Amino acid sequence: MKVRITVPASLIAISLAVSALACGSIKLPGAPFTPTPIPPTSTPTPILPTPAPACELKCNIDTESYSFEITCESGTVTNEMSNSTSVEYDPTGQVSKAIVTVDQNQTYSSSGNTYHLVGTITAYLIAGYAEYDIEATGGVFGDTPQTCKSSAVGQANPTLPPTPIPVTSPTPIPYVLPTLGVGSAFVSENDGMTLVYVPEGQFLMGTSEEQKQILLSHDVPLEAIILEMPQHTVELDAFWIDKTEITNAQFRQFVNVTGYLTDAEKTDDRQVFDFTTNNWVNMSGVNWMHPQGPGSNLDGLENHPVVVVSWNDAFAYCNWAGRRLPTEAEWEKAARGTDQRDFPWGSQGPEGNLLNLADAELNTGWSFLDMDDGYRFTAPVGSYPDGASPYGALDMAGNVWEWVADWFGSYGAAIQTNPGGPLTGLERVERGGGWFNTVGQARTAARDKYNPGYSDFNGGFRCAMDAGR
Ligand SMILES: [Ca+2]
Ligand SMILES: [Ca+2]
Repeated sequence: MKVRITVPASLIAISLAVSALACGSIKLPGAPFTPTPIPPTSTPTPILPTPAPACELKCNIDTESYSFEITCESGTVTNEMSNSTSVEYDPTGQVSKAIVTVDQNQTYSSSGNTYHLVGTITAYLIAGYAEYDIEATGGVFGDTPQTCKSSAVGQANPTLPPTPIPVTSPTPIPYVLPTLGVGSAFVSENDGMTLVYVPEGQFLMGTSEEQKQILLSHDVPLEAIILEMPQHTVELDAFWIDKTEITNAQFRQFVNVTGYLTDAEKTDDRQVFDFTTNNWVNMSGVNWMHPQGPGSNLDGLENHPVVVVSWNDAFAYCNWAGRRLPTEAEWEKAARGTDQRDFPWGSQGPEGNLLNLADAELNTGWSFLDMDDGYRFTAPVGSYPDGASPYGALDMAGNVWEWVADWFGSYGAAIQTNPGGPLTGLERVERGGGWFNTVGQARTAARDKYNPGYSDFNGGFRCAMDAGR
């Protein structure tokens, strides 16, 4: 921008002299002197960061007046008369304010007169804008200085838009409702159990005629297979099921909090298997804390499944934990998914990395001696991740049998929706086989049944709950 400052004609004589001195290139009539500019005392102008405008002070004369002409542009400040500059920056590094002060005194003599010129420019530069406050003074030394002032506010360089001060606002964190599906899981606050999600939908429950023939060829007893037939369609709502069997540590917490007494402690009429004689024997003092008799304990078995727990005991625990026993249909779907697989991991035969059953470690007459799963009795829950079900449930085959909610009953052929078993009965269902059993009992469709007060060292449980709670 330019600012033109006009001086009255009465000052022409002075202004001519001043202008000639200032410009250094105008020969004034009758002016006998050679101007001797005083060497500038200013220091070199510091270079301001772009887009700081440059301001330049010039002089112009005509027959009527003289003027100071100030031109400011964006770019570096090149005014040679500057002797001080200060620059302030905003937090982003942009120039927020620059103050350029030009103050030059020139004194010279002509015809006995002494002339004094003072030029001052102060420019306030705010980002891309420039705010000019200009003062130029000319006068005769000893006289009252003639002062012209001008001020302007504007954009230093019209081609440069003002730099907006960026406003940083927090990036909004979108809240997305979780979508539940296969692989979803959560941890119960009551007992620390991880639960896995089983989506709603149909599956085929039980054993088909074709599967029956295959099982018979693998020496699975017909009387066991019959219990699993007919295969039928079941429609289930979504539900959660414990990822593992309930552990000794979890059951101990339940007992400590509630003072609960298990059926075995109340009746003291359990049996254990004597591996020396290969017979079941009655024994006093068998309970969940001493699963193989008074001489046994739970040292080092905190993360093993609790055993010697009846259906009643399992029901009480799940109720305390804010959950419930899974229905038999829920248990089977959680174990085998929707493709009728024989085992949780698929339909291939058992391997030592897939489940804990009667193997070479147990070394009984019915053990699968070609397999070593690493444990003679129970294994810590979740020891066989390769044997996980389609929904991530572990040990659905082997380790310990698991109580389910239903009374035992025969299957029907009709489609069923959220079946809960017979309304009454004498025996409750157990599923999945245990460390004491063969592979035939570890199948996803296999069933067994006992009275609700029965318990032994081969049986435990896990809990479930409705989805959406
Ligand atoms: Ca084993
Ligand atoms: Ca199991």
